[in-house]
Amino acid sequence: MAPACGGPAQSPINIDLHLVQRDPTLRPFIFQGYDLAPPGPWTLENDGHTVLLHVDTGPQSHLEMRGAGLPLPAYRALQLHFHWGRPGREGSEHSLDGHRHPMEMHVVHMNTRYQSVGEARGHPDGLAVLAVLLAEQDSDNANFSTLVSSLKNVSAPGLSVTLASTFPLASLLPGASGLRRYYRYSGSLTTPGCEPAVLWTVFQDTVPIGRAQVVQFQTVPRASPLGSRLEPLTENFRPQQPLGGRRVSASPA
Ligand code: SG4
Ligand code: ZN
Repeated sequence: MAPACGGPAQSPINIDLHLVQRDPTLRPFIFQGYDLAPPGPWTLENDGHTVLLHVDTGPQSHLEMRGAGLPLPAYRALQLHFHWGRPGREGSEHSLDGHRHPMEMHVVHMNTRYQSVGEARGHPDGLAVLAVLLAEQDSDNANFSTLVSSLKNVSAPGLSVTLASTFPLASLLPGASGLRRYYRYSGSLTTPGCEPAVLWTVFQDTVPIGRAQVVQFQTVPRASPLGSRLEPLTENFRPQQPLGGRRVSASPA
């Protein structure tokens, strides 16, 4: 295990809503390009540990966010990926007052002052990840259907496919812009090397996902030793880490 994984400022955490501190500087997010379907193409990848949607396809389709108490100048969306459990179990990484959900989506952004993810991983403000808790419902969420219908095409670790179409990233985020309450803390990547390079945003509001859609994620094959049978990828979340002396802030609205 990478040494940083045993160090301070690790993620994920439980957020105790009685201990969060309201911070009036946590203004709304300013999202640029998230309301449109960018040119793409986007690729979906099974990396053996999660399913990633690569959304950074060049200057024509840069998605950038700023505001929200984030350092200047801006953060660019690179990829989104998911964490989930085994059938019938919770699989989110973060929790609010101990309440976990079946899945969690992470939209990984890089500070545009850095040249590469590798460089960004070496700075406490290098990355900003939006964490969206996904709550199960009976019916499918149509906003996930392009992505979920491509899961069958990443049926082995290492496989990538091009999505048939792109879609507005905002369709996977909670609420109307400006009306989202969120929690903010400084933490780490939740996979090795666990670099303490992430400004985490956890939205208070969940986004719904269909029960059958969750099952589609739970049947994606995991990384396995060469020659052995493919097993379903489940429980790809990291256990929660101590808060230590850190503060979790809450946006005013
Ligand atoms: C997953 O393992 C992704 O494959 C990684 O993405 C990602 O690392 C890692 O999770 C940690 O991300 O939001 N859960 S997390 O803390 O985004 C990065 C890639 O390696 C740096 C592309
Ligand atoms: Zn993640």
